[in-house]
Amino acid sequence: MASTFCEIEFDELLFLEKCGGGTFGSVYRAIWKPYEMEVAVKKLLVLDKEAQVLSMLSHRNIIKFYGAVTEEPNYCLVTEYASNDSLYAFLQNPENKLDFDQILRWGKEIALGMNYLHREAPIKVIHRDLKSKNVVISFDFVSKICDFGASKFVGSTAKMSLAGTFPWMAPEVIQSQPVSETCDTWSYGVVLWELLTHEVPFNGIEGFQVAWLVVERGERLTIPSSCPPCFAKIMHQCWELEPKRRPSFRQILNKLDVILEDDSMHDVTNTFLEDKSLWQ
Ligand code: 7Z0
Repeated sequence: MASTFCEIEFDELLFLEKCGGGTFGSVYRAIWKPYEMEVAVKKLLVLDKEAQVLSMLSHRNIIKFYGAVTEEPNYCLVTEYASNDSLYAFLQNPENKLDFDQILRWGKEIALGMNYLHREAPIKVIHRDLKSKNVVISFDFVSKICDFGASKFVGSTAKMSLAGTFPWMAPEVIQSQPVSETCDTWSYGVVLWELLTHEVPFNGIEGFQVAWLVVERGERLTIPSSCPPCFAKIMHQCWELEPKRRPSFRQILNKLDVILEDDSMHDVTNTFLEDKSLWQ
């Protein structure tokens, strides 16, 4: 098959620091010199054929692919660089406050990107590792899903620790059982919980302990009792044990639109967010 993506020469890239201080695996901020463009570059040990297919994906809410370096042993994937860091890092900074509008905007954008990957893209992509660390924020505060091809690139030069992602993983993913699209729905519910609470999921609990709590004890993240019921309901539905009972992203988008159209929800949600000291 002819190459569908732009072949980039290794020498065209000027490597700068690691993204997120290394929390993003082997992804670097870099300059694509001929275009004087800031880019993100992921170094790989092997370049899978999957790259041909993934290079065709294009949506406002998934990271934009520019091309690949195919000179062994310097395999790299080059994408747009989102200058406002990951959603996880954004939420870590207590100075960053989110209001109803921003939560719904990012909530919808992430669901739109996931709906594209599941339903609209030329190939169906199940992410399997959706989490706030894999959502990056562009210079103009648009959220973009990253690493959706990562499960297909086993040869990344830095394996992310599995334990670190348990808080976002559906029980069937934790147990390495066959998965369907709705394993991403579960993870989305956790991201929505992060947007609403500004908290780290299962904070302070060791990874394998989290896995045990979720799988063996059927535990779920605590939703503050004062959380608006319409949001609480979506999260509960995302965390159904039976994958088929979890909503698709199209259904989630419809639910978010209903919330958006309800004028009273604006104030109800902002009051909930402002009163965090009461439910924390
Ligand atoms: C904190 O990290 C970041 C960051 C990371 N802050 N701002 C950022 N902006 C961009 C990135 C990135 C990235 C990236 C990526 F998400 C990358 F450099 C290469 C690949 C991917 N994702 S992928 O492996 O799923 C992918 C493969 C192909 Br082929 C096409 C698109 C995406």
